[in-house]
Amino acid sequence: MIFHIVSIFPDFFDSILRHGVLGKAIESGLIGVRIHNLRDWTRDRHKTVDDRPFGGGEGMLMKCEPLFDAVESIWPERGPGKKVILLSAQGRLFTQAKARELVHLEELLFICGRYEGVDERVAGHLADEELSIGDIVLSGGELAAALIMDAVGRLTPGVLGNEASTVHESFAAPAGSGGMILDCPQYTRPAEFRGWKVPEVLLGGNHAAIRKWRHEAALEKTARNRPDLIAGISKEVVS
Ligand code: 9D3
Repeated sequence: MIFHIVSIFPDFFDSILRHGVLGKAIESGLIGVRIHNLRDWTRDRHKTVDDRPFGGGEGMLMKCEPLFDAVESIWPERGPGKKVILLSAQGRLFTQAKARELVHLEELLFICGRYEGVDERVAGHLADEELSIGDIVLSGGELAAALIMDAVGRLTPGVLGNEASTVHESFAAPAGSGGMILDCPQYTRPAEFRGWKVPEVLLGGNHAAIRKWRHEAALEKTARNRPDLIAGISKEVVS
């Protein structure tokens, strides 16, 4: 997978790309990342990327010309293995299902919006998809691009040592459930910390009892923290 990022803050990505799973994947060549400075495609001496909205209103919008020039020079040819994604608060919701869909592509190009938004012709005629990372107001698309690269990057074959670990986790729905359940609570040493004891069952070797406790604890935690997820779980898994 090769990720391209078009941004007016190319330096933003320096540290996140050097650390953790993504950093290792880049080092080993499993993932490529190319950061592009949008201002490289401006033609005026002020390197203007924004302008005032038609019809009036607060703030500035990102202009079409530098964004179209950037994408068309990075990718002179578009194809089915390449997708341009506009990151904006008005996009469709990015989910784990979308991450699993995007990982099959060869290259992704993220357009990071800034200011009050982006001229709508970018969503309509340049981007293949417009994505949001949730009902949170960010100040631009850079954090969203980093989040999506992390989610898609770690699904890329070979990136995690253990391929199986990408399926047995929160948001990888149990088979046939039609819903999702959070990870169960977990503990490590010491068995007692400041008077708080690790559940007794986990200290013994009764693996059937441990499995049962984990399932119930996961359901309880899901109900408490994410009641919206419980609504999507079928009877067979809950009981
Ligand atoms: C007048 C309302 N505007 C500011 C409160 C709307 C607005 C404009 C620009 C809100 C956010 C942004 C910048 N956000 C993004 O570029 C963005 C984003 C987000 O804000 N939330 C979730 N996902 C994303 S992806 C890109």
